[in-house]
Amino acid sequence: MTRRVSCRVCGGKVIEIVDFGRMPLANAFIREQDFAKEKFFRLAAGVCEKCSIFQLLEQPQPSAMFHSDYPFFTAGSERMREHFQRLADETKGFLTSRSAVLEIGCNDGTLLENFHRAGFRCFGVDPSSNTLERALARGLFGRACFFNSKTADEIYADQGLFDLVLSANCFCHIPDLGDVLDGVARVLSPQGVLVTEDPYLGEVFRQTSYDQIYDEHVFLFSVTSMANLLAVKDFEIFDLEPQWTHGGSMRFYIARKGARPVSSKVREFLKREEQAGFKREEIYRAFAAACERSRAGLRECLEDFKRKDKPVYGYGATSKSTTVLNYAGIGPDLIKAVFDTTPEKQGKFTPGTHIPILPYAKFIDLCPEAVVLFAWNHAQEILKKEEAFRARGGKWIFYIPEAHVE
Ligand code: DWN
Ligand code: ZN
Repeated sequence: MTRRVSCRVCGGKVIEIVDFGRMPLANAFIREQDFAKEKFFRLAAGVCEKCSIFQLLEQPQPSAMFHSDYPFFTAGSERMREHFQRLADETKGFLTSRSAVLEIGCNDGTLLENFHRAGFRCFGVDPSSNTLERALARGLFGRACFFNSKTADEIYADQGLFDLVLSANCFCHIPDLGDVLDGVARVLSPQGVLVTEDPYLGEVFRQTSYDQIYDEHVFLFSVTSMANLLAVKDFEIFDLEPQWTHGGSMRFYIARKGARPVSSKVREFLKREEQAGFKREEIYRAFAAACERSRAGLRECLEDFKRKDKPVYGYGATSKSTTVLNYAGIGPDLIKAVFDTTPEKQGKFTPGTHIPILPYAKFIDLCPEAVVLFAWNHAQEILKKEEAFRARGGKWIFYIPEAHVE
């Protein structure tokens, strides 16, 4: 793997901003017998001085990350299921009764099923055959493949044009977005709309949520960088809407250039980002310093618990936690185990740091005193569900934006 210094989007120079060091694949939860075979890469990210897109310097091969054993399923969060129902309600206005809907990166079909139930023809694409199987089990049509200009041609030949193309938490995973946009241009009807939502760089900076940086997230978008990226392929953002999901995301409503009136909100956001310094290096350097403070604070906090002989556990074996644990050098000496509801993760160990992952039921059985909330983006749902934990004196440890105990 070579270290990339030219921008994947425009070929401009990428200035290195953060280097989190040796890192395993975020979702490569591992069995004990495979520890010796674990693969690592170097997790570093930077910003393009020409188009301002924030990107990884190196990304492992997509086929190593997205495969038939992908362990993340969207349906695992009730609030996310509600969010996607709302997304469907808010975008149905772009459709007529004859419209078809395509989702790129449909995972288990949680979002697309809402359109299917409303009677629209739906097609889902996902490179992980195990997640796609769950979508098919909901009665959806789909294909297990990477979406690109070639597979788009095949999907068009088979399915025709789509009035709505969706991509939720997927665009930020795709290294060759230019080719994907070529694919979208082939399957999208002339007035059709592309709706994407991904973690928003502005929120990552505001909250120092550096754990959004991991192998799968090759890009973190600002409005500025998204607009630049789309312009190359004659698309434009005609509206946008911040979302609470994944710690703060941005939904982009995109169409062919000139096809739809552009909301003043787009201009306002671009101006706001310009004023905040998204085209200058300082804001990125300030983020790098904040990451360093945040990791030191979390280590200190966990060492303090250890000194007092109080065992700490984790809640949610998230992709994001792989960055935090490896960057901060946190292993089973500081966190005894992580609880997670996903059967595919249970009985395995966290990538790189080898903390055991236990079934959620153990959270109840073991009555832990202190728990790091790695699934912090689901805090509202989890804190409500786990009111009894706090009521009996349990402490939540948060690390966003900096370590604190509540
Ligand atoms: O971008 C991505 C997003 C959409 O999902 C992917 N690259 C991978 C994945 O990222 P993540 O693993 O950081 O996502 P979550 O949604 O923060 O993962 C939550 C984890 O916590 C899951 O393993 C399920 C688990 N969980 C739990 O044990 N109890 C979740 C909830 C809501 C719970 O109550
Ligand atoms: Zn660039």
